[in-house]
Amino acid sequence: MKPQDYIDRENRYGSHNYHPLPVVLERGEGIYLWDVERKRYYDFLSSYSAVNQGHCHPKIVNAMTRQSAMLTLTSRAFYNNVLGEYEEYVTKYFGYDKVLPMNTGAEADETALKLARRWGYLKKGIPENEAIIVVCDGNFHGRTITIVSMSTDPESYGGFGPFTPGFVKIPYNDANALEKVLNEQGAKVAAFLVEPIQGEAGVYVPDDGYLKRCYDLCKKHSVLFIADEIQTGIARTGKMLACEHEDVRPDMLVLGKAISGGVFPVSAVLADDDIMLTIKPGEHGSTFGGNPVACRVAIAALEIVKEESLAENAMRMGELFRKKMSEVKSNMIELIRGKGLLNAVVIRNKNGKTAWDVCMEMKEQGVLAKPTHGNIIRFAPPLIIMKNEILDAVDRIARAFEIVGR
Ligand code: IF1
Repeated sequence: MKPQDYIDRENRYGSHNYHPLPVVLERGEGIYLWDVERKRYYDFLSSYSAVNQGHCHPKIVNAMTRQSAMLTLTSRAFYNNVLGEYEEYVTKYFGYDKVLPMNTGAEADETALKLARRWGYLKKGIPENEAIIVVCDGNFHGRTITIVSMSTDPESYGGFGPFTPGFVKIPYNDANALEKVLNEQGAKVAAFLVEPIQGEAGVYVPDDGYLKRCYDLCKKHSVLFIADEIQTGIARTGKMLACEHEDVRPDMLVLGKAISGGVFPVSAVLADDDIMLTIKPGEHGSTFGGNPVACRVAIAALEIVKEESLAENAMRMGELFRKKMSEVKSNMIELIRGKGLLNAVVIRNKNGKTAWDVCMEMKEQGVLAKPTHGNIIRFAPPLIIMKNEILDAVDRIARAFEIVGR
């Protein structure tokens, strides 16, 4: 089969809810991907920051293989010998009393919303069904109906109404806007849900001090500060959690993606007992949430982050990447922004050429990345990338800009 045959088959039998770059991959190892014609690429998307540890990390694959041959799923109707080990490991790893294990990021965010509302009613005394949760313009927290009810992106919520009520949207990176809404409606606000860096919005890094100021406002008004670190967490921004750049400890921490190294769907909500125990037995759950394979995979993936000092490497390699990208001579590059190895380049169209054309040429040069919101290219390689690989990849990216920008 030729690559186009694979693409045609997906078009014929699969839903059309994505518009992938026309490359057909069949193997991944570390920072590299190979297509069906054995061409090798640098992966500069990392499956949206799920593959921080590198593709098919042997330690994670072995953990999955071993557990898969022993016991894959018990549901939560019964106990098993693995879940408690994972719960103890991950809660001590991040410093919280408890974890509620789920599978996808959206499920974890939905779980955090339910915990926040339940805490608001039981602990803060908000009148039943009147809890407000404050979110930011440009947010991305997943694709469920309630989550897109919080969205300000018509591509996310358009045509999916009616929407879940109880959300107030404020501008991102504007602590005064949060202060205003808490002064006016704080008594009914259960939580503030925020991404420490907005990924989908195009790696929108807020001003220094923004998160800390919002956290302090939440404390002042007895509002839970919920950090969605599904994309920014697990060392991606140069710290284990992006909130650490501002010494903020979220009341609820939402994780996904790289908590499993991209090997298996694993997500989690971490919180202390005062919040977590507001949900009683039988009031929330998931068939696969916390399954033995997910637990073993997540323990392995988290061990690697520390063993291989991925946060420190992400900090250093991110600085090198932004420095070398700033030396690329192209009038299609409007600006470069990011933290650690979560970076993006804002593209200025030229002679009808767009970010998509740059990504298509980068593919020819052996680097895979994809635009978001039309004119922004996200660059997020696995956190194991080394200096010579950054330098080679940037040379290839520069060549793509030179060719497209002619
Ligand atoms: C897609 C990007 C989108 C997330 C944050 C929750 C979730 C995500 C901060 C939900 C998921 C993925 C989803 C995927 C593309 C990618 C993405 F921001 F990373 F680029 F869409 F905005 N919170 N992000 O980033 O996690 O349910 O997907 O496990 O939907 O196209 P999920």
